Amino acid sequence: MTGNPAATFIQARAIEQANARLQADLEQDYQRLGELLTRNGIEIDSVTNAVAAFEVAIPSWGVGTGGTRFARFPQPGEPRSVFEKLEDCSVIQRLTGATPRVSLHFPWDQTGDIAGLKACADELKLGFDAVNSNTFQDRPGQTQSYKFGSLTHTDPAVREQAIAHNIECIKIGAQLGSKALTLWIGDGANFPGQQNLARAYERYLESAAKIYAALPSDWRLLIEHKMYEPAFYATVIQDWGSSLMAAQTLGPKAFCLVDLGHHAPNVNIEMIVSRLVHARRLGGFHFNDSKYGDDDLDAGSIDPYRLFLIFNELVDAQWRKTPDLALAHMLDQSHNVTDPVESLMSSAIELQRAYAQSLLVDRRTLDEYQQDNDALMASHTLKRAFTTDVQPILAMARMRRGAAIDPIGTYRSSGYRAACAARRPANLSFGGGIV
Ligand SMILES: [Mn+2]
Repeated sequence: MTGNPAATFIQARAIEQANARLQADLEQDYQRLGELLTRNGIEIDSVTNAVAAFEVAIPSWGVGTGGTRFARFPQPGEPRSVFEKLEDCSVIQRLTGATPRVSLHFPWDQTGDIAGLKACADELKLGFDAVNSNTFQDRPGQTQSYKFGSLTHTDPAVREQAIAHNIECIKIGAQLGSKALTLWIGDGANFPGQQNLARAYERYLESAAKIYAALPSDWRLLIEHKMYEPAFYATVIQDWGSSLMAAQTLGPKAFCLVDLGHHAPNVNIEMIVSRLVHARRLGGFHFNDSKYGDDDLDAGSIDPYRLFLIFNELVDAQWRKTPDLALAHMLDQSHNVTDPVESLMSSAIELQRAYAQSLLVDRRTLDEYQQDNDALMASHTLKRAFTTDVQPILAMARMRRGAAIDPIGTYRSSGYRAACAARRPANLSFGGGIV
């Protein structure tokens, strides 16, 4: 274990006490909303049960004050190791009840004690989601440099090093109980002509096939596309088309991962989701939000309607009984103006909100309006669900799971951050990330 005194954790009793002060008001609000939904033919507990079952993974890199492209401003009590990151993740899970797994990133989370890490997670009642590899930066002492690419590099020695790192990530993940590898590469070009676009993609497929071949039988490969950055002219896996072709080429264990911030502004992401569902290749999400060209803001903080429309596609796919829809939901955000524990809780709740609102869509009526080409009423049917205040459903789902009715208020009154500051002296070398 990590040697952390139990007193620094948020105790179940503290959550119960905070909930006791809020429960009566919640029960009233929940009953009122239940009556309203009943008039629309919806049984509120069915929505609450679905929300309570919703899960999203916390990225280990998310609990540090992340880097932006320019600087980081460390805050007191930042985790200094992967063990301390797990502690913060467990706090998020205790308060929200929605984040039972952590998505690790190597080498940022490197430890010589994988068995100890597993034991620590078990003790904190956390599991592990997809493992993330990193071939977009060099680590000290590494033989080959990724300056000009990794899996698509012109030099086979660099490609082999990047492949070996990914296979190492699979081995570590297998020891921890992960079932997926998320593959994102920064490979690309900054100048027209710098890279042969066709050959770079062919080299990607060749390298990725070697990683795919190392997957255990019950694992999945999640291919993450990104329009630009760090390459500013052309990225090898730039868009969902490149990602889908790669998944289809590699085999049935390869799926596409959609990071909401990895598209041009105004791109219709819910349409991409729909197409990937159709192709049976949607594997999961990195949730965040952005206004311009970043992929770093808290989920739902800029455009909650877009988030709703994405969940609307997922719920629609369930409603249409799309087979084999098993999605890895993960957060992926990084900025430096809030306490990351609070931001991650807020994002997890925004996902639940979008999910709950999507469950309120009257799909039979919507289908009728669509069949009749009644654009206005079809649009209003979505808006009616989106504008319903589902807060009592989210809070009730948390309370029934033993989590906090008011996670951020309970967190702030717990003094957790101050306790961390006292026992975690600043470590300026902590790696953050933009992935
Ligand atoms: Mn991502």
